[in-house]
Amino acid sequence: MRYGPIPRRARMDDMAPSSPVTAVDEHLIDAIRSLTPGESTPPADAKDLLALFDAQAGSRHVDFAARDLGSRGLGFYSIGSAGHESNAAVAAALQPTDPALLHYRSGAFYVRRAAQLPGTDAVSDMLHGIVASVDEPVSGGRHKVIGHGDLSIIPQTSTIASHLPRAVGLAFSLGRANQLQVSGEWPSESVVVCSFGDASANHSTAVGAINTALHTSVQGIPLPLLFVCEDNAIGISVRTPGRWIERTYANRAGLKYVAADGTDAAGTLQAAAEAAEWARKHRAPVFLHLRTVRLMGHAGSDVETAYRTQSEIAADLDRDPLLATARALVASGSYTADDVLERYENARGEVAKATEHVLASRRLESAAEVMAPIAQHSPASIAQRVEQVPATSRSEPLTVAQSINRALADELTNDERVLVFGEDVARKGGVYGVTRGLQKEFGSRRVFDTLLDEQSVLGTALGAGLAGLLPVPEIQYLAYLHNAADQLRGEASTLSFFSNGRYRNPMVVRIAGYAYQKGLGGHFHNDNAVAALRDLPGVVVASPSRPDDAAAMMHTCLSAAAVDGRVCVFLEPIALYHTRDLYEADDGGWLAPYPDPADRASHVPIGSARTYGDGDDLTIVTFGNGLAMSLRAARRLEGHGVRSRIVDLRWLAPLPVDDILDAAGATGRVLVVDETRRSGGVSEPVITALVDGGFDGSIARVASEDSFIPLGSAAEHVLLDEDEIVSAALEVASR
Ligand SMILES: Cc1ncc(C[n+]2csc(CCOP(=O)(O)OP(=O)(O)O)c2C)c(N)n1
Ligand SMILES: [Mg+2]
Repeated sequence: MRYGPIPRRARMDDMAPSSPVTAVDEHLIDAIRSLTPGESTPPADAKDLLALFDAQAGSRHVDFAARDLGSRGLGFYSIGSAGHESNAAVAAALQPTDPALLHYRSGAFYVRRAAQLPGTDAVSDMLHGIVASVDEPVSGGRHKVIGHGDLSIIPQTSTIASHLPRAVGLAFSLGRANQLQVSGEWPSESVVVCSFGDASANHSTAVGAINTALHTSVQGIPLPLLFVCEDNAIGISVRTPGRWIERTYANRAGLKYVAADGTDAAGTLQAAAEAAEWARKHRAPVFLHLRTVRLMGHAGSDVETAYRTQSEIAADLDRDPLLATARALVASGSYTADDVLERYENARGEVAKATEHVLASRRLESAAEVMAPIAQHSPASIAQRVEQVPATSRSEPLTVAQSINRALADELTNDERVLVFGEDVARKGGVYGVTRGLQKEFGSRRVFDTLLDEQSVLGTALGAGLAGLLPVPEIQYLAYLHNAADQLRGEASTLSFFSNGRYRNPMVVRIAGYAYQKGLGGHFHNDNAVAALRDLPGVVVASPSRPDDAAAMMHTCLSAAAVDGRVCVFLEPIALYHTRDLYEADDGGWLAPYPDPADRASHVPIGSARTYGDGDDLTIVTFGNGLAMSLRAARRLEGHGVRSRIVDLRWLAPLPVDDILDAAGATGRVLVVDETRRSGGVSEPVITALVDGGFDGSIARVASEDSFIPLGSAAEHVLLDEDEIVSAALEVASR
């Protein structure tokens, strides 16, 4: 095919003449047409350049189509890749099996990688994403992501940099799984690639993740990770200071730095290949600084002229990476400008054809269909796996801390995939000794200290789960979860949703929490804020109170992680870790023998409560420290002639709703005893469950104040205590 004047307006008749799409499209066509052939030696293999150009053109036309679909109300996502298509060179430098966690401008990377796997149709995939069709290959219409199970692209949404801790964790875990001879999804020589923008590079998550990679790598631990910073010198409307990325990352200890400019196609191919090869060979982190431009603004809704001058915007058109590749192709002498234009127009035609097909595809049709991948639950298989965990022989009564320690030891023995890690967990055995002795027994590959960064602790778990391991990370105190909560909220809990179950990150996150440290430590060691954990669809929140439940529930959680890929949070009550007595000194009332997992009767299914007593006057619903306080209060209530039964929730998510309703119905009067805050605490959903379940008896609650916990005896003023429980119970019982 040969081109005469191109009827551009006709092609883009739905776009205003001055629309960003038209400007980019026309400039590129004009510039390619005026390229003059060279007879020089090809600057790179012409075949590689051609593959690069085809990927870039496919991605570019998908971006055009996204704008068009958006303007017609048929597409729902318009952040594009235009100007960043040089990232196709990164895909070309890697194997299609190298796990990739990508920036949202990675359309060309995606098309280039898909070209390495026959049978994939990258253009249709991306269009399916834009229109939220169920045929989108990884999210199934739940989000516009860049991802594909067969292409080892783990889908990301758009919380900038939040994927970097996982990428570091995955690079670490590939090596660790290899050392432990645990086989996973990816070949042992894989390199992980993660990309992000220049503004994103400033996010504490990115800074922390890069720091963790270096901190790990300088210790000689394998960490084959390619960081790609796609530097278009701007983040939405805010400019990045001149040479900031280079000045920040070109000279970091332990970080190999490679620079490339997307306006030099051959140079970019070469730099990407060098960077990828280095990471693969040295099993160490590399930083590829890829200079790009951003064409057509930040997203479809962005009016770029509000913060950039027309001449700045126009100048970027000359730096279009498609033009750069076209220039190299024509300079090679193997292709003419018309050849290149023909390929560009073919891509347009392909996208147009695919768009029609995609528009006819199905969308998600019900809440059940949307939610199907959120919480896989196989209770029978979970119970079966628990039964297989061998119990070591000691049978003396244990504390909560000892019981968790023993459960972890048995899990480490039972399943070679289990890893235990966190701040101070290994040599010291944790602040409270819960993991004491485990490193000695199972070695430093299975039980290890992390650096001091909760985002990295959770990122390691996120990557480990993907690599086929079963991580048990520890967060030292509940208060310290909160600065890393996005790793649970935005990453762990969403992965199966955004990948339609294709990827999962099984884990059991142990968190020492709750108050009642007798005034010690103040707020940060007495945190009782659980709301941020309870509203995560699919995340299991275990809250064991007694030693026997703690062990059994640890086995349940690890089994749910192993069998169903569940994300479990295991909230451990610090004040009860070493408690031995319940009613009086030396009664040993808070000790319990270790439950043998092989005994089916000891299994604690997810969402099942435990009830103490069978009094008919009052039902107390509680958990955590509240259980010990309520058991003591119940004894005092007997002195007043009030006979109660106490429900220990054991699971804060999902709540044991049936058990709550059964126990409430048995007495007709309920007191919820909630050691967490009155607002956003646990009593709110318990009472809601009673109301929703049709309970029509009396309901009351006692809870801690909406306060932070102060130091010393002042803590007692804001925390719920036994006297309050007794008086509230007497009041409810008298109704
Ligand atoms: C944690 C977070 N904060 C804010 C945003 C909103 N946001 C989306 S993209 C963006 C700018 C990112 O710029 P850069 O990293 O340079 O990538 P570019 O879009 O330029 O490729 C911002 C602030 C976000 N997605 N995530
Ligand atoms: Mg940017």
